[in-house]
Amino acid sequence: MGDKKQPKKAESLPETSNTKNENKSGKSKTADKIDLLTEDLDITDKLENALVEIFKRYDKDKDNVLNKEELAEFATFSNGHPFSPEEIKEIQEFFDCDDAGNLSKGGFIQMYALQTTSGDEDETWKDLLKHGYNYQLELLK
Ligand SMILES: [Ca+2]
Repeated sequence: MGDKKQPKKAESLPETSNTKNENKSGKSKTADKIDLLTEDLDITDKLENALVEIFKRYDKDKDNVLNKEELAEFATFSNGHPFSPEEIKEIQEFFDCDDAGNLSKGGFIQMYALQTTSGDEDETWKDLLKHGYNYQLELLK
């Protein structure tokens, strides 16, 4: 969401000797993205695992929900600023929250599932990369 510090994809220049059947073995290129969605347009297990891991990073008090402060920290790291009151309201309206309005783990996953399935996959990748994942959804230390 409006952040310029997106890491550049590593792209190798095409070689002049390139032949058509070289495509099949090109799996190790860092620019190759794994799928975030299954054929049924569900998020993949790998994506879900990454999201759960990210959720846990912000759930500082480990009560399995993100309260206002924890959400603000997540949004600030991801977008550069906390969610606006309107955005918080939308989150509470559309995604699974507890009675106090804190976002549950399921709600957090829903949020990314909606973003990813509604065509904003790039935004999801941006957040994943920002949180230290590569395009194979491996966590880089
Ligand atoms: Ca919490």
